Amino acid sequence: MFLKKTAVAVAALAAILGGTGTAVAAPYDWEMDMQAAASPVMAQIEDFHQLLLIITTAICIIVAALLVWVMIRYNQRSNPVPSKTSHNTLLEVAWTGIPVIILVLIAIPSFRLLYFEADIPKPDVTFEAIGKQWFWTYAFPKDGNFQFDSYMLTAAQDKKAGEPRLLGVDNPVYVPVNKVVEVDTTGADVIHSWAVPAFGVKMDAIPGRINRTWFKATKIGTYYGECSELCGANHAFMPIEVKVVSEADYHTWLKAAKKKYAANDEPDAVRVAAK
Ligand SMILES: [Cu+2]
Repeated sequence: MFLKKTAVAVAALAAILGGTGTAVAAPYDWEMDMQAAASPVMAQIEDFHQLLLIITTAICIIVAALLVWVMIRYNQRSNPVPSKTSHNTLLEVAWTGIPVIILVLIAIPSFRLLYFEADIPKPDVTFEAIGKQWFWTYAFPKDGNFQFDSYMLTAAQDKKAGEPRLLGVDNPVYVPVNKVVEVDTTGADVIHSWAVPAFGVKMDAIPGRINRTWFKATKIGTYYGECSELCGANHAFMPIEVKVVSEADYHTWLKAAKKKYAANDEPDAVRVAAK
């Protein structure tokens, strides 16, 4: 059973990492680590994570070794007459100074990464992700000025469409590959959060304000995410599906989408009630 599950996980991982052109960034069985990076921001988050792993592992090993040494060398049997020393200036300076140096070493790449995420390059494409209880509305105010709703598929529809359960949507959002995409998020009712792990994006969608973030998808394929701010009863059922396509395919989609969603001018409440 375990072996079979491992084999499935390895196959899923191979499908994600493999250069087949259709990267699918979705959770898989026995997933242990973060989803493979598909944007410069996520690649840097992964690098930073590796750095932290090295530092925390080293600290764990050093502290454990010290404990073992103290237990063996200074137990009552091997050290019957304990030292009365209560101060050691060099030691005290060291155990204050070394953690400070470690924290500064972590802070430098951390701030660099924060600024890299926050400083949005000049976008090639901009869309709005509007969180609603409980679906997403996407608007393309610059590329054609249209908007559409994106609802989760039912489990049966997922199966039929070959989508991962609870992650497929009826109307995915399309973006071109290797282009800077700016995402402007807002909430129409309560706070939601637009998050796609493979892009390293998680931005709160707050009513009354617009939060901006960005990504540059580096691989063509389908990417999944979920609302990541508890927003009510159906919070778990408002997934995000992003199709990263070639520039030509993006323009083909834009043309079709403009026509398909042209009638979306009625008030939202009407459409919600009709579903
Ligand atoms: Cu939510």
